[in-house]
Amino acid sequence: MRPVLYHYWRSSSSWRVRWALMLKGVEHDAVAVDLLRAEQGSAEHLRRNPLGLVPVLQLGEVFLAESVAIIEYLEEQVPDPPLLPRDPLQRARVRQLVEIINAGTQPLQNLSVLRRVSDNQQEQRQWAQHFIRRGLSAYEALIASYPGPFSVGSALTAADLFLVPQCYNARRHGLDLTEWPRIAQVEAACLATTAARTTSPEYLNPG
Ligand SMILES: N[C@@H](CCC(=O)N[C@@H](CS)C(=O)NCC(=O)O)C(=O)O
Repeated sequence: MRPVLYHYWRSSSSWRVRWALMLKGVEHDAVAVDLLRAEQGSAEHLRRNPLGLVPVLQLGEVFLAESVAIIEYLEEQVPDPPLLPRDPLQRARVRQLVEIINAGTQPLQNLSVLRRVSDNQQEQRQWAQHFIRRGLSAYEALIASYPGPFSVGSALTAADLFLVPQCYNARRHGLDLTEWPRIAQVEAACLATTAARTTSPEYLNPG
C-alpha cells in the first residue's frame, strides 16, 4: 500500500523524512498537518502519534512517528542509496551526529517548548538561540576533522538530513551560520542537490 506522510512544510523534522523519501525513491501521498492551527493536537492526529508531533508515516494500518525510526525503517527497506556507512564505527558516529540534532538541539527549541518557556517572543528567541548555538557548536567540533563536503566525508549520510533542516531553524531564530564554517559547507553541498532543495520548506512554500 502507498505510504502517507503527515507533515508540515515548515517542520524541520518533516523535512528530514521528505528528503529521505525522495532519496530512496519511495512514492507516497502527503497530508499537511497545520501546526499553526494546532492540528497536531487534534484527536485525529493524536491517534496517529500520541505525542502530537509531525512527521508521521502511515504504512497500511501502522502509523510510524519519530524521524529517526522512520528513516532507519526506510534505510532497511530501501538500502540504496545508503544513508548509514557500512563501517560500524563510522555508522555510530553518524548516529551520534543525528542525535546531537534530534535529541540535543531540535526538541529544546520546538514550538511547544518555546510556548511553555515564555509568552514573550524575545525570551523565546533567546532560549532557542542558546540551545541551537550549543548544538551546532558541538556538531561543528565533531565534524571539524572530517573531510567535506558532507558531514562525514564525500558521501551524504543521515547526519546531513538532520543538520540542514536544523540550519533552517537556526535562521528562523535569528542565527546565521558564520560561526560554523564546516556546517555552512555541508549545507551548501546539500542544497546543491535536487533532493534536498525540492523537499525544503522554501521550495514547498516559496511565498
Ligand atoms: N523527535 C521528533 C520530533 C518531532 C517534532 O518535534 N516535530 C515538531 C515539528 S519539527 C512538531 O510537530 N511540533 C509541534 C509542537 O511542538 O506542538 C522526530 O524526529 O520526529
